[in-house]
Amino acid sequence: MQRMKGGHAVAAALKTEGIDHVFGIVGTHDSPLFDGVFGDDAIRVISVRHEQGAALMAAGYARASGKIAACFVVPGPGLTNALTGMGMAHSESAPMLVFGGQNALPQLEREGGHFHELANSLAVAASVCGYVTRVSAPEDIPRVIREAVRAMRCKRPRPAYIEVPLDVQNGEADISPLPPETYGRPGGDPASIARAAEALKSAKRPFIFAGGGVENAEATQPLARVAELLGAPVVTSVFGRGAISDRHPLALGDGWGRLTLYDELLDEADLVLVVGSRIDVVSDVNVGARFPDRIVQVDIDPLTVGRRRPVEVGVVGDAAAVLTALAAQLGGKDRDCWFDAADFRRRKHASLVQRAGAVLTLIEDLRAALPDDTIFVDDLTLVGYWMPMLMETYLPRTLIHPGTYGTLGYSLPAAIGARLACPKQPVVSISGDGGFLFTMQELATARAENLDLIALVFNDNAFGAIRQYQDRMFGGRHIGSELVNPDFVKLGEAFGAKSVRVEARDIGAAVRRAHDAGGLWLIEVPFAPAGPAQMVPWMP
Ligand SMILES: Cc1ncc(C[n+]2csc(CCOP(=O)(O)OP(=O)(O)O)c2C)c(N)n1
Ligand SMILES: [Mg+2]
Repeated sequence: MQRMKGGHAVAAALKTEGIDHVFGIVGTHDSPLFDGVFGDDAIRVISVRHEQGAALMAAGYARASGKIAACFVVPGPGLTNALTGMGMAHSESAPMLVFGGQNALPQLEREGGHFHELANSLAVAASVCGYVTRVSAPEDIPRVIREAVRAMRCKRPRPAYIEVPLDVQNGEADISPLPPETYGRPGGDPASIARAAEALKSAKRPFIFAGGGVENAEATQPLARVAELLGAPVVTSVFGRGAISDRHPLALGDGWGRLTLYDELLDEADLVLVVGSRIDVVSDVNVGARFPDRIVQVDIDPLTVGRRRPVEVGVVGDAAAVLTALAAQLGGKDRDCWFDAADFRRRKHASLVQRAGAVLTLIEDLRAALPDDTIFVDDLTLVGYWMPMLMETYLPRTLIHPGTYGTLGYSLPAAIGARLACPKQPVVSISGDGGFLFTMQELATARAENLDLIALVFNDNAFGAIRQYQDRMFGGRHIGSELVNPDFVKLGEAFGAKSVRVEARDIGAAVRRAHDAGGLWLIEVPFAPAGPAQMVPWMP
């Protein structure tokens, strides 16, 4: 038991939970939270330039590492600014712990014109969180933080919002820290696992559909093992690109883009094992709608199992635990794969050469220029849309594609978060000219933190994907999609980034040079993929 202020109790509980990064912006309403971590070597405070950046950094941090970061924001605009990043994290099952300041408890909900007043702030946060609460006494802080972390560690990971009113942040109390807890995820009901194993054994032509939940559960090894035992090829969702290495003989890449090639697999297969995927709308259009009738689904989220399609067997549990148990029950030796995966990959590549031409060359040049463990963070830009399909991916958590919430400006702050989480891995942010201007002020944060980071900006002086959409759907009536841009090289230089403009054909050499030199880089690439061959994969 120790006498301390609420702000210091938050810092102490963060350390108990192993949380060592805080992203945020100071104001009167969260200053005691910041004061709690003042001078504390165990917690790195990243002072950002907009709260959206803080939440996106925490999202990128979690996606790259699985670790939880905290955000400190003021109420009202601080919270609403952060919501976009929290919405992204919610849609991509990434955890983060957002602490919002608040007016003192007696000043709440009165519409009294209090500073940063926002009616129903908890309801506002609830739509993008898995756990939301307001703390009403300092002594409750350790318990509330424990509950929030338990929710994201034991269930599908989601952001949590904990509101701490000023009188609670400043109030002193005798506070007992909680002992550290080892969080367990449900291992799956043994009877369901046994039925799943029987179903899998009975299948003659099974395949696996793997989503982001595989990486979240650190389940890439048991996934590969089950695939080998079944002789089952593995297709991934966009978010599951790191679930299996593209060097694995059974890996078929992601099923995005309605490549007719996948139809052969889908038509012949007699069972699909779906792991860690909600089969979102894009996955469903591309492959899910043609899944065989026999489906075995494994997911940590009970609401996800059977949601899109009826399942023969559903197992609610941690993907690593369930796949490990399945591998033990499948036992024996590896089955030969019923599908010619190597030939499929050759034909897929040839078809992508036809379909994605210049973008494919560019992405292959990037791949060849950088080490296998490079983390690529996409934005909603033409090159970014193609990344999950065209970028060979060898390690989990190295291809971070924005979640279905789909905000422009995701990439740069998420890449900063990824680099902070994984300081030994090269990190490359991929933006368009439009998206980059949504969050480019975070270059100042990257500079202040002395981060090694390469920001690629593909410039077509347009919201190019939407301009193509207008070409396609509105007969070329371009409205709002052509942009007048700043000089990106001067912009980067103004932020202290080493800044260059290079042609697309020189991108490999440019990123190699930047990687070897280190530091913060902005590389502008004039690039305007045009015409149906370069259409974004989801375009009608
Ligand atoms: C917050 C937000 N507003 C609007 C959109 C709609 N939108 C999707 S892609 C896009 C164009 C992006 O332009 P740019 O970043 O330059 O990439 P490009 O398509 O030109 O490669 C827009 C406006 C969005 N996704 N998010
Ligand atoms: Mg553009």
